[in-house]
Amino acid sequence: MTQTHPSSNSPRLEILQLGNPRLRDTARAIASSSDPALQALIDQLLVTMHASNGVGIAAPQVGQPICLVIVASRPNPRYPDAPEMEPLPMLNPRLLSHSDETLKGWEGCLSVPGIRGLVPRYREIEVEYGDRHGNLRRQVFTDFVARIVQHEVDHLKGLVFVDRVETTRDLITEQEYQKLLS
Ligand code: K3U
Ligand code: ZN
Repeated sequence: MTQTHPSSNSPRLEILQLGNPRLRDTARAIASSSDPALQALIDQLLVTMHASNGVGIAAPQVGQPICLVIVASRPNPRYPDAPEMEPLPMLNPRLLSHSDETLKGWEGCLSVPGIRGLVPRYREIEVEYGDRHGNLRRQVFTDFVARIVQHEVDHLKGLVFVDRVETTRDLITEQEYQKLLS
């Protein structure tokens, strides 16, 4: 059988929705990247993210309170210049530094369906993280990719984008968001 993705044999997981108290827990650090259960979870997160059309996902969103996120930017109507990247699993991501400059941009969340928010984020960040094999990496991210990373790292602290808007007037429905794009 032709597979659309190397990990498409893994099951799609249920995504916790806003209001579920487990979405508000603080995630714990990952001790070992060689744990087969961790590798299986990474594959399941990839399947779940792709099936949900997301550009990122964090383990706490599927009820796994560990410091694991995936970032997978691609160009889209709101961010047409966003880079297309191979999905990047990040273990124990840690913000090392950030620009003074912040930018407001529209975000959505698989845990908050039907709502978009205008969220201020640092334009540039430097992050230390482990790749899926446990190799320590340091990388600078900018613009939309930096936004996704900050959104996903927030999930590890039990934070959701609705906590980050400057005013609740910066929250809109998906239907109103679609009007902004046309
Ligand atoms: O907002 C979404 C989107 C999808 C494709 C292109 C552009 C935006 C879907 S929600 C999404 O992908 C979240 C994933 C989450 F919730 F699991 F973390 C990531 C995200 C989207 C937009 C800005 C920042 C983060
Ligand atoms: Zn989210």
